[in-house]
Amino acid sequence: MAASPLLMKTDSIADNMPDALRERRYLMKKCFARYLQQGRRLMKVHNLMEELEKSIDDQAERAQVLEGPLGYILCSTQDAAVVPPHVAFAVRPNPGYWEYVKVNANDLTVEGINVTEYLKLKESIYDGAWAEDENALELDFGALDYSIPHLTLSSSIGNGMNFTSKFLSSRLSGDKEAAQPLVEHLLSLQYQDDKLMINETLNTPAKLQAALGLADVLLSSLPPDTPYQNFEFKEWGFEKGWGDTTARVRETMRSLAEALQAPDPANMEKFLGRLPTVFNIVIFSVHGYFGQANVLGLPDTGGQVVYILDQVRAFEEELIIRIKNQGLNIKPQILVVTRLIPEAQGTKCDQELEPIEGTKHSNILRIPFRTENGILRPWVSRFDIYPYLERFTQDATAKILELLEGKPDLIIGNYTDGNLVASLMANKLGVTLGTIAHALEKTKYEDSDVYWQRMDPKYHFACQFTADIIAMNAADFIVTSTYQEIAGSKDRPGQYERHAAYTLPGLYRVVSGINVFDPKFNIAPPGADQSVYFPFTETQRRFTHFHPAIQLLLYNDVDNDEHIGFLEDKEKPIIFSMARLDTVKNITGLTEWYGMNRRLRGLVNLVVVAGFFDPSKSKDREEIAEIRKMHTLIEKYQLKGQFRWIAAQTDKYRNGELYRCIADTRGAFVQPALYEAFGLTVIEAMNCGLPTFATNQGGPAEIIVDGLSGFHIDPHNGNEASNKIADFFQKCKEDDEHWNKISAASLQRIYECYTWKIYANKVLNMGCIYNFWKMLYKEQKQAKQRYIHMFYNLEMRNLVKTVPIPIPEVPKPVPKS
Ligand code: UDP
Ligand code: LCN
Repeated sequence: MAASPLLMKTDSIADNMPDALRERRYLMKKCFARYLQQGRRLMKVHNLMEELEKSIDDQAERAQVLEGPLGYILCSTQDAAVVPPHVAFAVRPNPGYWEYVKVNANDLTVEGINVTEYLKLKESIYDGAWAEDENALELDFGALDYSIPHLTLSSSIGNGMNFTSKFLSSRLSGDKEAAQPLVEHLLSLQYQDDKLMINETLNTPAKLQAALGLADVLLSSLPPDTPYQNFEFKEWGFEKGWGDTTARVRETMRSLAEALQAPDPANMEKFLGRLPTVFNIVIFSVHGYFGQANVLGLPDTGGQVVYILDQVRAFEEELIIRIKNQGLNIKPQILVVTRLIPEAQGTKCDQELEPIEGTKHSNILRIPFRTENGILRPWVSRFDIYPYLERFTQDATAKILELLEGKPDLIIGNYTDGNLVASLMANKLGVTLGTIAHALEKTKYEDSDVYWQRMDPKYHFACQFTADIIAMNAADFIVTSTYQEIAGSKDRPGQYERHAAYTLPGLYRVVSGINVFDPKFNIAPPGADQSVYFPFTETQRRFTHFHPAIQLLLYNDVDNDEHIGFLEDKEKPIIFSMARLDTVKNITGLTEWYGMNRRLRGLVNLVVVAGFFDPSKSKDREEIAEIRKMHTLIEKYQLKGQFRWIAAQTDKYRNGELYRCIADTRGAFVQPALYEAFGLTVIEAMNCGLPTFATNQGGPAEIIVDGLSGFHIDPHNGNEASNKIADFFQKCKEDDEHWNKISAASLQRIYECYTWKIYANKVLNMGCIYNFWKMLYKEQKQAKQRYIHMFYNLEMRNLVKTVPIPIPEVPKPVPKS
């Protein structure tokens, strides 16, 4: 375990390391000699610790070193570049904070180095000539952000809106003129050609404040529920948008008057959130099969689709309430824009416009991918999607402008491809841009940056990482589901944090990619549709008509297209998992843990919903490999009789009931992913009151409080994980209440933190606040946009040319008889 940083004389690693090394000089020389033994290489913390332990024979001494400052420095190291005679360390003492030092292994001298020097040393392991090229492309997005205020505390990361409101209030306070930007912002508000809130009559803070005073006097004489139309003050300079009744108009005006008099952050956030800024939203989710039925579980189609459809319903509901409260008669429109796939495999993905269920005014708009050979017909993997995106953006933009009869007020991107398209369109139209990653691929695959060349033919990571860094920098705000997504945890850097500095040797070096202290980052976790995922105890609401089908799905003894394997002892509780059959989801891992743990096999059955059984039915490379592995494991561990493998399920209502049926067996849900960005299945299961064991790698570590509202498992330690599950079921056998306690606590956790209502309110407020923020920092935004534009043109456009476009199959001539 790392020692307390209090042992150190200053916070700087470069200051502390020399003393720490000197104290154990003999041992450290031995240890550094070991580091150097294999020549140039990149070492991770476990490699460093292993060598350190091997260098110290005496156990007591080893413990002392590990608990001292040296142990602390090594434990906080993310990676170390060994370039004899030096070892350079990238140390991360706290989330978001990095320091780089170089140690000479011969004399143990320590030198603090900057990020460029560190990355160059790292590159020299993979591509020495390029590392030495003085003119290698180096990206420094931070250079354009120096005048924008940033957070400083690790604990505040992801709380950008709060910080922004504080900063806005201090920026707008002082003399009357300081509030002029707020007046300008109000003047800019309009819907189509109708001005909202104020007109040019009130073009200074002084005039506005005086008018607000007069209006308040007049309003106070009217009954609070008088509709707004009765007292329009157009000639005074006030337009529509203040409220639907006297009471609400007065409240909004008071809130502004207070902001003009002495701005405070809470009032600022409330006031900006009330402004009629957002009516029409465009949401991009380009890849995969984006549909409302028969698509879930298909390759590349998972939680992102669920998230967006639920998000749209929550947005529309919230917008309708807000617009009514603003006293306006406007229909909000939300368009989810995705790819039209002519070969739609029985889904509606070949349909251009599809209304979204559960909404009044929201639609899915599908635009085909066009190439020189015409429209691309088959599905393409998200890894191969880049050559089509620019043209797709142009086609989509034209269609969106036509359907909305103007520009949207907010554009939201999803995942790399959607974010890139969203950033291109937002830049072109000058609209506020929010991005959502769901998952950043660079973090999923270890060292995928330095090995990009090796992985590129399969994954096209050069395109993906380039698109990601462009979109992150173009975004006005970034929505994340958890803190860890941004800045990770004490020991593990966040997904965004891993984009702060990295290198793609031979291509470009990013010395400042994204800063996790940027106030654009905001945490807004999603929920699960509570009309589908509700507690198993709510018997009146349960979808009992599915019970016969679910009974067969789980328990009949035949193998067919929908399931293979059977459960001999039908009385045992079931541990259940459901995910796409991706490597990272680790369904094969769970199957293997179960296979290897006799105790667990004695206590419970295992049921998994994942992918297909026949590899020839899949076009996805990873899925095919996982299918094969599953079959091998079933044979190897003789799982028949205790294990059921069910193919991907597409009916969310039946799935909701399936979770509840598993709860009826007093079973548990297990999410064993090697890494999970958020994990919607985790909150779906918890919403149904099903005790949940989920990976400690990623979002679930934050969703679940270990031991209280569920359990964390380490996907890299299957033995420990399967024993933890077995211990739980053992305990449940001895104490019937244990299961109920965990089930109740999971529900409580959900209701407190993970609902769509909380989400929609927060994200729409972001739309309002960052719209103003963007205007306030107009010059900086423009400069950054020029930099991004150049990078897009010179780099991204070339990279997409390396991704092959499938050649359309030409129908074979019919042989003459
Ligand atoms: N899902 C499904 N059928 C399947 C597999 C998954 O309906 O065969 C759903 C699951 O209920 C959840 C989503 O797909 O709503 C998966 O989301 P999650 O965040 O767990 O993972 P992702 O697939 O997005 O990585
Ligand atoms: C993508 C993922 O990989 C999941 O972890 C998320 O839950 C899902 O998107 C929705 O954000």
